[in-house]
Amino acid sequence: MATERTLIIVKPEGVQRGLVGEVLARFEARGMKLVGLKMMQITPELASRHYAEHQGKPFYEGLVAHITSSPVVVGVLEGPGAIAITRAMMGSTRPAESAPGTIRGDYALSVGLNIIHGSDGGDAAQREIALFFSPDELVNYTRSNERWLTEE
Ligand code: D4T
Repeated sequence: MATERTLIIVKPEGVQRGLVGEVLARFEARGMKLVGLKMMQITPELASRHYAEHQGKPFYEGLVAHITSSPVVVGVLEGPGAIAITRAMMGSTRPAESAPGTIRGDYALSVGLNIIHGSDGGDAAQREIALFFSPDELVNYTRSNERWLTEE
């Protein structure tokens, strides 16, 4: 499985509810490597670029208003198949379909308050990582336990 990088955002409700540690701990425990992490307040301009694909949808205005309403934590996770694994760990967008054991299935009841964003494909990951992180904010390093976590 190819090594990938993906962007996650612990959304305002995740920060406000004190779930940043819980969310990051899940990815760390899974074996994913954090290669970028910061807390920030998303501006309306950045939100409109991040959510460009949703422009014109009925929930768009609320989406931008919400993501800019309070600080978020953004991170870049690296690992084999990181994009699909992160999406699986997040759980379904629709609350009733978010399986228990997933982040949304364990912590969220509403689609607009679903705790976490994760890139939904390779193109999105590249675009979103570049949107939120400058190259010098991402780090390359080897963990001492790497050989017990990944096969290549
Ligand atoms: P993100 O993009 O945040 O990882 O979420 P998903 O990939 O799981 O879901 P999405 O792109 O369809 O929706 C983006 C974002 O909009 C919110 N949303 C979505 C909403 O508030 N109302 C809605 O009806 C939908 C479909 C939740 C996630």
